Amino acid sequence: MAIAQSFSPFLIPPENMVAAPFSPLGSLSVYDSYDETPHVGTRFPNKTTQLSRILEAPNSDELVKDLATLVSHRGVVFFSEQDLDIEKQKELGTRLGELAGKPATSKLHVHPISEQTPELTADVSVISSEGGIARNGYSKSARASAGWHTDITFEPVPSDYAILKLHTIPAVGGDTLWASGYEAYDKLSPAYQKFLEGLTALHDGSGFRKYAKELGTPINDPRGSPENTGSNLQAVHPVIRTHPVTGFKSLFVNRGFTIRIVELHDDESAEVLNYLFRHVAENHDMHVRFRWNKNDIAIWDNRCTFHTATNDYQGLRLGNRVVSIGEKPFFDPSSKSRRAVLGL
Ligand SMILES: O=C(O)CCC(=O)C(=O)O
Ligand SMILES: [Fe+2]
Repeated sequence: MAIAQSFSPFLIPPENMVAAPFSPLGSLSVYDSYDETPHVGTRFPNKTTQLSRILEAPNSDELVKDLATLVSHRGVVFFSEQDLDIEKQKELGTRLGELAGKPATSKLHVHPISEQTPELTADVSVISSEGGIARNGYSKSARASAGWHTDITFEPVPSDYAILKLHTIPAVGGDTLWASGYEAYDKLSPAYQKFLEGLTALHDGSGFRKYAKELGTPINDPRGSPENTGSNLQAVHPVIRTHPVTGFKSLFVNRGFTIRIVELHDDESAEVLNYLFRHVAENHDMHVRFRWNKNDIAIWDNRCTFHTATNDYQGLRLGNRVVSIGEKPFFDPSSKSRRAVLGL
């Protein structure tokens, strides 16, 4: 049973994960906020809206649960000039998914090649202009769009939420872009949507395996779930997944990690994936671009978005990221698209 489950994308959601009704702000409506674009991104612009206070509020479970719902609906949510420290950032990362009803075995992700450091633990990724993901995918000879990805989809149980706080930013540049996986699905023709709904894709993190070998460091294991073990760093997921919180369908292949559509021939797979990666990168009506201020925080949902940093700046850009583990991706054939539910 366990083995069959680990290979089937057509799973039902964990029992306690019930699609939330459409009310993206809920108890958070007491704070000023606005949508950055129609399809993706909501911002809380006031620095008086502090996540640290939300975590301590008497109704904090309600507020954090509503924040999870909001992030799942809007893809990414921005908070200005936050005083949240790394311990509280980890607490928020843990509570978001827990309050949304994820499996009890899902914890914060431990990156395959993050190192245990005295001041930060293995479940925090340091995002640094000195190298790695923030500078990833860019060179003079490559398009900037090469950097579009969804975090850690090579894990059998990938991420639900991610929280990034940048404490050091360049004077200009280093913006981050997100794209909506819901809108990526909705923009396809019904025939293309149907074609993709039957398919699964192989996600591969072997770049990290290579990197670990070069550095002579082991691959961390396990990585936030008892199912995220070993040094293989590969997983098969449905190409279209149903989001357990919103119930919406989302495109779930990304340029960073998806290497193969399992059911197609090699050439067919390469062409379809290339089309889908361009679909995400070139439709700027499904993008939001965020210009950081010092200590701003972005919280995104890795089940229904893609993102990319922009490597256009000089100087230091540093921050800490917490990625939490969600549930095994599934496709529910009776689920609906975001546009169908919202009447768009
Ligand atoms: O540096 C950024 O803006 C984003 C880096 C990234 O991909 C991540 O934190 O997951
Ligand atoms: Fe990322």
